[in-house]
This record gives sequence, structure tokens and C-alpha cells, in this order.
Amino acid sequence: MKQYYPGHMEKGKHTIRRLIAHVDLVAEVCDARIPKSSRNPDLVKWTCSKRRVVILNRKDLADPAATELWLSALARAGEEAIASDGNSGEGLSELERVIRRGLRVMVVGIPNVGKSSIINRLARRRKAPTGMKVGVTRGLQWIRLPGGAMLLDLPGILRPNIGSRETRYHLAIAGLLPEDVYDIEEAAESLLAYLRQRAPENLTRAYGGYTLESVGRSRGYLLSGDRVDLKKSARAVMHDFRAGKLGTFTLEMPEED
Ligand SMILES: Nc1nc2c(ncn2[C@@H]2O[C@H](COP(=O)(O)OP(=O)(O)OP(=O)(O)O)[C@@H](O)[C@H]2O)c(=O)[nH]1
Ligand SMILES: [Mg+2]
Repeated sequence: MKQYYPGHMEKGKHTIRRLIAHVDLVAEVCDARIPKSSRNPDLVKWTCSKRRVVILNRKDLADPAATELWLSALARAGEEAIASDGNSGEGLSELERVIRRGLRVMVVGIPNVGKSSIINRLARRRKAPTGMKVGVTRGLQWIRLPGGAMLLDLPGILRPNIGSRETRYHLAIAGLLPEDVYDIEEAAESLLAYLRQRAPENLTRAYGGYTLESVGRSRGYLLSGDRVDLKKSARAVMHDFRAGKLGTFTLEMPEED
């Protein structure tokens, strides 16, 4: 499997080390559905000299009860944390209260977690480019908020060595990996297995069954010889999950203490 270096770790590390002295606050954005896998421990290490706020973004797609558990687990671990929806802006007022006073804020996170979307909501304008694709933000850009604070938008930074198979699947399912670095059929199978356990009725309602085969048949994704187009079916499941059409789920829970 191909190695994956979005935003280039070395360059990102250099940029953050160079700019960290010039900011007052670090907002670390992650995905509320996978708060473990969507954090890059190196980002924490490089920014730990500053006040930090962890943002559990895409809360609209996560299980609300699980998000509450994560917020209290992070608080117990001494981390300031909020949950947000970067599209609607819900949950960001707490962050606005913190950054109102003309602060300089560095927004960090792995690719495609919603950093630029959050910045646009806070700026009340679409100043930073966004998109449902990994690696939209290329260079760095300072964005001024109405209250005078400055926000720094950076490209997402993911570790080249992502970790376990499970982490890779979780990132893939959440849409945080480019499609050419994982096997979409395998990732979709693991998602179907998870959903079958958690919410089987959601699967039968959507596809009339629990397998890629049933997804393809229900959608009419057929190849010659009445075979199901498994790749197309896998894409459909992933797409439906990411759009929240199969329900709201948090794939990773905080460790019990
Ligand atoms: N459902 C949902 N979608 C979101 C949320 N926040 C952002 N998005 C979507 O996620 C996609 C990625 O958002 P970006 O803001 O471009 O993400 P980024 O972290 O800046 O990505 P890079 O610049 O590639 O690192 C966009 O399609 C956004 O509309 C959210 O809270 N909920
Ligand atoms: Mg961006």
C-alpha cells in the first residue's frame, strides 16, 4: 500500500515550529466520529507550548451521547475541548468567546477535518478554500476576523505512518484519506460489518441487506453476466455513511479510566 504524505510532514513541522512563537492559541481540529484516529500526536507535540483548544468537528455526523463522553474525557485529561459543525457554525460560539480579544490563532489538524470551513464560519465569509477532498489548503493564509483576531489556515498534516489497520479503515470511512491509499472494498466491508452490529435495520432499510452485494443489487450497479460492481457499491456505502444517511455514529470511544 502506498505511503501517504499530505502537506508533507517535514515541511509542516518546519512551518509550525517557525510560527508557533507568533500565535497565542492553537485550535486543533479533529473528527468527532473518530477522535483518536483523526488526531496527529506530532501536532500536539509541536504546539504544546501554547494554550490549546481541541475541536471535535462534524458533530452533526457523530453520536451526540458519545460526543458528550469525549468532551468530558478530554476535560478530565486536562484538555480544553468543544464540539462543532463547521458547515452550520453550531458550537463555534464557545471558541469565539475565547478568541474575541484580538488573538492570533493557529488552526491545525489532519487533512479534510474541516479547518478551513471553521475559519470561514468564524470570519463570516468564505475566505479560505474548502472541499470534500483531502489536501484542499495548500499554502498558509492569515485570515482576519470581524473582531480583529487573526486566524492562520494551514494544510492538514497526517503522519506518514498512519498506524494500525483499524486506524486506516476509520480514516478511510470518515473520508480523511485519499482513495488511492486504501482498498475501498475492504474499507466498505469493515463499515458494513460495524453497521450490521450497531444498526442492522439502517442497512436493511437502505439496501435490503448487509453486504456489498445487496448494496449493488438494490442500486442496480451491475456488470456483464449479472455480477455486482463491488467497487461502485463500496463507494456508495462510503458516500452514504459520510453524508449521514446511514445514521450518526462515533466509531471510537474514549478509554475507560
Ligand atoms: N457534515 C459536516 N461536514 C463538514 C463539517 N465541517 C466541514 N465539513 C465539510 O468537510 C469538507 C472539508 O472541509 P475543509 O474545511 O476544506 O477541510 P480542511 O481541514 O480545511 O481540509 P484540507 O485543507 O484539505 O486540510 C468540506 O466539504 C466541508 O463542507 C461539519 O462539521 N460537518
Ligand atoms: Mg483547508
